[in-house]
Amino acid sequence: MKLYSYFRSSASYRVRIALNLKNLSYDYVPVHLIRGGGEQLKPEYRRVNQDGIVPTLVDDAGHTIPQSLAIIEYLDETHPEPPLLPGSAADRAHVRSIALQIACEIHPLDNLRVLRYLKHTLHVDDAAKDAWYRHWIESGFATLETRLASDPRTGKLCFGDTPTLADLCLIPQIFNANRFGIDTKCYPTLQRIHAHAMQIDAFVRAAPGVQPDAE
Ligand SMILES: N[C@@H](CCC(=O)N[C@@H](CS)C(=O)NCC(=O)O)C(=O)O
Repeated sequence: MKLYSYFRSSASYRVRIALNLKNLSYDYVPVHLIRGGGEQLKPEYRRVNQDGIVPTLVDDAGHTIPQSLAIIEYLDETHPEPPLLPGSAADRAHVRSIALQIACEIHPLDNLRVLRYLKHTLHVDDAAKDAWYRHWIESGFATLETRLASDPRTGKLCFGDTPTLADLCLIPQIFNANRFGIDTKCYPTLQRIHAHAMQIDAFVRAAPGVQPDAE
């Protein structure tokens, strides 16, 4: 399998964790999101992913799959152990809804192309752009903290004590928050889950700092 990835891309980070948990080896194909205006926008990569975003998985059978959550569910269906979604429909909906709260309500608002549009098209200054970035993480994390702190299904991780799709989305989003100096002390449940996840080898090996293209 081939994974088109960028070390700091949190959507790629989600997939790297899934591949590691399932013990699947893959070739890492780096796509530099900044250099030369962004390799993701070049025709060579657009042939693989028309949206010009990472990650993209190309599996051994030649299937090309964009979108991290679609990739993770595909891997979960084709390599069921260990499962990344719980056994009951209600619990699966719960885990997916946490994942989507991060992947749809927080992450896209702070995507590179959105930040570039704010800066270069709307001419928002750096302070306002940073405030925008923090706002969507902080407001999203506040909701998530309340939700996870009050749900009896929350364990050492988002759902019980074993990794699920929800943790695969949360941990990379916390990495982004830390990178931008957002104080995660206000979200003790998220912080506790992060500390536990970072003791799990699959999460450690997926971290941005240890990828082949890390800078
Ligand atoms: N919904 C997509 C989001 C992918 C995405 O936003 N990728 C970012 C990096 S985390 C990207 O490639 N950005 C490039 C750009 O904005 O130009 C997924 O889950 O795969």
